[in-house]
Amino acid sequence: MTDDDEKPRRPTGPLRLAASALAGVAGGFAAIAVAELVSAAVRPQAGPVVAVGGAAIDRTPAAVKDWAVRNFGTADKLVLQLGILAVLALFSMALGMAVLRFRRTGAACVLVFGAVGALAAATRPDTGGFTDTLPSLVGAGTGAVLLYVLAGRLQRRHPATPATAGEPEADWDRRGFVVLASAAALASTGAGALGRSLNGASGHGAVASRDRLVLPAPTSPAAPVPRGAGLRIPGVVPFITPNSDFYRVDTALVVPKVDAGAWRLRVHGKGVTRPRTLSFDDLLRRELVERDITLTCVSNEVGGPYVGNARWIGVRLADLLAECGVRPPSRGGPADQLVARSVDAMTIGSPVEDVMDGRDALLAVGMNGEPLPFEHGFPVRMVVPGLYGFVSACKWIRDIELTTFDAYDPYWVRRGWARRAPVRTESRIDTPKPFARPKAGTVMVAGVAWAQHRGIDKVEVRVDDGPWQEARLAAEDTADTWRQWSFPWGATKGGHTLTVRATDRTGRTQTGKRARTIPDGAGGWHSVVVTVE
Ligand SMILES: Nc1nc2c(c(=O)[nH]1)N[C@H]1C(S)=C(S)[C@@H](COP(=O)(O)O)O[C@H]1N2
Ligand SMILES: [Mo]
Repeated sequence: MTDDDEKPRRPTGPLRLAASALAGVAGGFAAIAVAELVSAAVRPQAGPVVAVGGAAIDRTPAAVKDWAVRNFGTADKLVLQLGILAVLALFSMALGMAVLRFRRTGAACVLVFGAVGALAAATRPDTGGFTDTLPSLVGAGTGAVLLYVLAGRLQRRHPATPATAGEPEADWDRRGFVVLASAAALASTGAGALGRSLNGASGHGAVASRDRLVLPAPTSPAAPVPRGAGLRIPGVVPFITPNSDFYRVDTALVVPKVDAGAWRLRVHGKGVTRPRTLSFDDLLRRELVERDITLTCVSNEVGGPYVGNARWIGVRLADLLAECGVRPPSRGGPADQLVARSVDAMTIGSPVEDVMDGRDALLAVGMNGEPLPFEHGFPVRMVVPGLYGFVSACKWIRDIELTTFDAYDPYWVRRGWARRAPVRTESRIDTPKPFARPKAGTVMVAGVAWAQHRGIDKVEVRVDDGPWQEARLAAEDTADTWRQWSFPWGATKGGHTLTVRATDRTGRTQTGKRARTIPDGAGGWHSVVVTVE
């Protein structure tokens, strides 16, 4: 359909073509900006970029997601959203150029993008329902109208106005276009910025509930970290990872802000003879324990950074489950899988046997002396020593269902990861860094090793193809924490490869067999190449 036939056809000047592309971008920008503003009135998760991004994350093949986590780390989310915006910008330009010929149809196409955003928002697993479609719909409507109006300024005048004062006047309303486009860009910027700041300030009830929170002293405090557990060797990570440096891996494009006062945890399912719903105060009234536990992500490559050690405060999950009537399979319980659900609809499945075998599986409320940071699961998350995060560490938890591994596959399992995933014994060289150029003489090689809930008994270092030599182990905090190690190396000039391996308390030594992170964790030895000068 040609809305506005140009008779006779004249070639489109480059300026008019550029202006039309600009009109498209202005329409797209207005749509996104208005959507952002409307999402502040609905909920931040309802915005089209977040909704489409979330849908993309859920549909991304495990290998690609794992690649993204490994290469962009926590910035993977930013990269994804910038990618979506870049794609939108390209389509907007194309639509802008299309309105030169197809004014109504081109502008109406903006609505198709709105529909995609609305559909994504309405079908997110944590969707707020119909209202979640409003940001996309209102935004797209605004963008479509703007594009249509801007296209009007690009229309050819019939006949072309004669040139005045020697300057050939354009055959379209340049001045009108510039004024309108600038005004729209300004208004969009204002709407977008307002929406952003309102979204940023959203959840103030949750923020206030966290600010107000004073965690009771634990009835079972952790023993002080033994002296010497943290080597003060430059380049080696601190023994306790500060919250601000703690790795973050999750699928949430907008960090959920949950008001502790309104938070509830439901415990139900197979073999739960006394189902319960607990409030945050119910949790705080229970016995609180404090434990040092090292958390690891299954996407951590050999030598990678997705491992951190914190001092957690929480309630013992096994006690709570027992009160609800849950028995582990070894004592005849019918459920072998505990599925934790979060407010953002993540599902994480852990073996009931592991959670109830006496280890310090926690419903954690505190991390390193403060309430959980929002990024790490405020108000409550799970932490289970010895299991990778994707099978244990549900953040923003709201529901615990007892079921079986046969009956239910949680989020990551549906995407190709293992049903059961105990943490592999691992070791990492923190110093020297790869391609460092240390001076000949004694060079301190040092790092960390972990085999949560088994403990580290030995770390060995190999120089080039030489023999394995035992490293010095730093003091052990607990079997649930990582352990630092050091090895004074008599470095000789030239290029060298340093390799490390650990042995856990079950006597198993890390093998050099490489394994990818999918499905149950990377395997192989970490090595670092240096040039001694
Ligand atoms: N709600 C929710 N909980 C989650 C995840 C998630 O995507 N959503 N990711 C899990 C994974 S894969 C890991 S490794 C840990 C990471 O916890 P952290 O971000 O506090 O380090 O959280 C786990 N809990
Ligand atoms: Mo993870």
